[in-house]
This record gives sequence, C-alpha cells and structure tokens, in this order.
Amino acid sequence: MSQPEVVSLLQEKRSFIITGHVNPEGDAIGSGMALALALRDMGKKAEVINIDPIPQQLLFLPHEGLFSQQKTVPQPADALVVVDSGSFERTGYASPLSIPTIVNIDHHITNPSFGDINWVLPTAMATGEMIYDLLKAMGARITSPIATCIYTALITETGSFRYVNTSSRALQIAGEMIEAGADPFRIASALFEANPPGRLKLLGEVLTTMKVSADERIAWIQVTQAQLRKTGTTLEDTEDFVTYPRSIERVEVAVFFREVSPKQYKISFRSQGKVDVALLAKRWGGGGHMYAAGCTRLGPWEEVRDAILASVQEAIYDISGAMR
Ligand SMILES: [Mn+2]
Repeated sequence: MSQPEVVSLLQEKRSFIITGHVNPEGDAIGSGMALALALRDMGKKAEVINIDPIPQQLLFLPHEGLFSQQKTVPQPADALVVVDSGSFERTGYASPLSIPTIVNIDHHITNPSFGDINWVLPTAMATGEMIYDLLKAMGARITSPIATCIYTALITETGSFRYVNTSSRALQIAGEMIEAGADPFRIASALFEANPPGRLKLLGEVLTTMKVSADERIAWIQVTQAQLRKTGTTLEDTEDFVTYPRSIERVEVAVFFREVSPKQYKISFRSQGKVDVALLAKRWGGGGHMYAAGCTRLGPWEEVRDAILASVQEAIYDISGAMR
C-alpha cells in the first residue's frame, strides 16, 4: 500500500476528517492542515480535529474554521485521515464506527499499518514531506497558507534544520515553501521566540534535576507536577527541554522523565545517532523514530527511573560492543 492508493482515495472521496497524535506539534498540525487546505481547494469537505488543543506557539497557523478540538471523532465522513501517528491509539480516539475508511499517513518506523489504506515511509524526514509529495502527486496548488503549514512541519521535525534528518531535499522544499509565501522569520519567531516567562523559570528548575551517567553517555532530566504548579506552567511547556541534556558533549542518549500524575511518567528518548531509541521505547510499550522516541510507564518514581536507565545503559553497551 502506498502513495498512489492514497492519491486515488483522496481524489475519489468527498468528505474528510483529518487528525494527528495527542499533544500535537508542528509536524502533526502542519501536515494535517496543509492536507485539509489542499482538499478544500479541490472543492472537497475537510476539517482537522485533535483530542488536544493547538499548542500556543502554533496558533499562528491558519486554523480558524479549519481546526477544532474534539473529544470524539464527530459526524460521518467518507474517510478519516490520520497523519504523523505511530499507532491509532496515539490519536487518543476510539475507532470511529461512523467512518468507513481510515487512511494512515506516517513516517514512524514503529507504525503497524493500522489503516485501511496505509502509506508509511520511515525514510521521510517528516510527515510534512510526505504531504508535500502527496499534494504534488494530486496536482494541488501550494497556496501561501499551505506553504506556511508545510514549512512549519519541516522546521519542527528537523529541529530547525539541524537534526540528522536534515537533507538537501529538506532545504529545497523549505525554499520552495518560502517562494510560495511561507515567512521564515515570522514562523521561527512564533515557534521559538514567544516564550511565556514561566516557561523559562520552569526550564531553570528542570535543568537543576539534570544528571549525567558515570560514563557520560546518558544524561537525564525530570519534571514534576510540583514544578509545574510552582511556575504556572503545563507539561506542554516542556516540549523541547530534552534538547538540553541531548546537547552535552559525549552524551549518546538523553532521557526526559515527565510526571503526568503520581506514579505515571511520560518518558522521551533522544539519541545522537548510534542507539536506536525507537527499539528501546518499543520494549516499554512506546514507539517513535530511531533518534526520537517515547513511552509511558506506571510505578514509583525510583523504580521507573532505574528500570528505564538500566535499559538505556544496556542499549549503549550493545552498540559499544558492536563497535569494538
Ligand atoms: Mn513527525
């Protein structure tokens, strides 16, 4: 199953609901909105929904009349298009009985092809790149709002064109999106330079929790509900904090433990490239990419921390063994 099947379905059907993963970021929201705008431009009905609201820093995207937060998948449509979600569960929704076809467009290597039609491409740097290819294949116009959405997906997923998935194609598509009306300064300002003060206070708190393993290969940080209360912030404000332990010289894997509620932790892994953290996260019931992945664990804090760190240590031993 692949792109041509998605193209013919999108051309054939009339009405679409598009969603992405919970706690959506620029790739999920940008990809979904770009696709919805293109489908509307083709005279079809399309709307974007998510179980969570659009995060503050993405409100500059053209969401009005296009996006709505929904606790369940609403009225019937010809197809539900799920973008950037490594599994259906990642949408946060129960399977919608009112919608006959689920289309799965994603680049997570751990995606089990949960849709009726699946286009899963782990080599894609972002779902936004896949949507770009899809729009080209459908002969869609790249309008200025569409360009803004795709540019946002790319800059988010490549860490501002710095991560290992940054390619000449990433910058070529980004350049084409600027030609088509995306404003790189406005987008970067909205994404990275509109921090509420509490967020930086929280970052200060979180950085004091940082620990580095004796061999300097693992660095980890944690955030607690008490720190969020103290700084008037939410977990959404911590989205890119894991880039700090990740930035330490010699560190192979950075881990971020987020307390969701007592004895419930969301764990993010970031790899510098040698350790496949998608595999690691999968062992704990999560998933993601080789370089960025996550999972959720239940249990007392020390137990969760020790078990996770032991598995990271093991993964690092495995690759150092393989390197010798
Ligand atoms: Mn993505």
